[in-house]
Amino acid sequence: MRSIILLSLFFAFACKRSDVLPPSPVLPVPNQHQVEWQEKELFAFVHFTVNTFTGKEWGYGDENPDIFDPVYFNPDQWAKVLKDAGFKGAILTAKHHDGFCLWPSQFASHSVKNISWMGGKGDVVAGLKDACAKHGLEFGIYLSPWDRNRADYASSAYIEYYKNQLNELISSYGPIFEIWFDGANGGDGYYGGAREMRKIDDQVYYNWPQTFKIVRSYNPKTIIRGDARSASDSRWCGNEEGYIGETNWNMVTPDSLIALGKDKKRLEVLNSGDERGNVWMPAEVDVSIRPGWFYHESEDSLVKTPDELFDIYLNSIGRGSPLLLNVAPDKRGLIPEPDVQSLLLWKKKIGDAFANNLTIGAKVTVDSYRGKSNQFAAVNLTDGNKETYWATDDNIISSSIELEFEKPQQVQYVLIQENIKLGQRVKSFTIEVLQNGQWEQVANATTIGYKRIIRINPVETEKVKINITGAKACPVISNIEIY
Ligand code: FUL
Repeated sequence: MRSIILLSLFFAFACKRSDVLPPSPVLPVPNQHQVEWQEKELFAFVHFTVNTFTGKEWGYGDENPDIFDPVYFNPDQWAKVLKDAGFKGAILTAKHHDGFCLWPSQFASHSVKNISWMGGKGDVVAGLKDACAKHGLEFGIYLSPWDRNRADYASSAYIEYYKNQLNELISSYGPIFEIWFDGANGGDGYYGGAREMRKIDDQVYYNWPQTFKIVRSYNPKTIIRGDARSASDSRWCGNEEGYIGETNWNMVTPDSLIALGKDKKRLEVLNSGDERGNVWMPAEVDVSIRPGWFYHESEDSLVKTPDELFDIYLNSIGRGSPLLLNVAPDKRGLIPEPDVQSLLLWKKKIGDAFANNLTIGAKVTVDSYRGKSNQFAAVNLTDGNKETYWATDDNIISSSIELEFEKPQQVQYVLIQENIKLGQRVKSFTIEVLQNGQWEQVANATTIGYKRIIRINPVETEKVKINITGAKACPVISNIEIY
């Protein structure tokens, strides 16, 4: 009898525990495509056009297209290098501001089809798309809205042309994982010989919501990196130097950005996001491996070193934003050797730094967990399963996670991930390590988001403690790694 009572008590208890509801999402939350994109972390930008041959960064639009002559053009080499260096996709400048089209567009004469290179049969877009497919990379497109070549730029005829090109590219070279609508717009240019200054109101002229519809009609999964005022899927990070804010919210409020106009506060908001933002729009960190976006021989000695790239990695992916690192094929049509070297050594550096995850086999304890349900217990933090997570009760924000190793270990990096499907929550946290029996604070940081990697001065310790000190709602943490 006694055992029956005990058994039913046990079942009642077990049932109650599994009845605990997960935390409600904190809005806004990402859509599934944004989550998958953010999880891929590393993409390559590929800037290549007539500028590669003129030494310019912004072609004026009057370039003789015949200068485009990459005799050893080999997109297979580009894709192989990128794959070997850990990239998940590549975005090509199908057309930059100079207006030269790297594919044989039926709507343009200023394109690869009318030059001597490959007898007018060359197609850079197809070349890279096929090479990406071969090497298991996704393919994306940059199509400059600004066109300094076209006589009709700034009139409605150009918008027609631009949309035709967009349709043509997506239908012929899709599926596209990401499309890049650049913010650089209007200014002086060749414009079919007019050689003048043309200014447009980009918000009105391009009618972004309508342009975005074209992209979505082909593939709702395509990530639109566009103007943050126009409900894109991803925003510019506010600089081209390779860092996102130490505080990095994935949300913004497009209306507040419109209100800011050209105020420099806009760049700060793009860089840090907005804790109270009403749209999920993660930043993407775009930066070049060289000072310029295009290849210039004079910059051969200025390729970023593996160490510099590693800092960029920590300041982008390590702050929860995908990194879009630019490589620039040279005049031969190959990614230059110094760049290849640097990329591969960088990949190795990342691999070495994050080789031995000390949380595997470590004892993990928390001061509380949601409804005392196993579904939200500490073990979920280190189980290597991104779908499981630790969470606290709704009224508990301040909370601690302690990790204990079997023996003292050298610690330099602490990696933490929120389950962003339930919204970004954590506003502040600290990290402590046990030193001579005393807890010593080694980091005091703000947001976590999809991923946060904190680098500390290497220290030997057997225990690490993470204290969540501020959050929008109960913390929901899916993963902790220590290296
Ligand atoms: C900028 C452009 O003006 C640069 O040339 C480059 O393409 C960069 C990625 O975006 O706005």
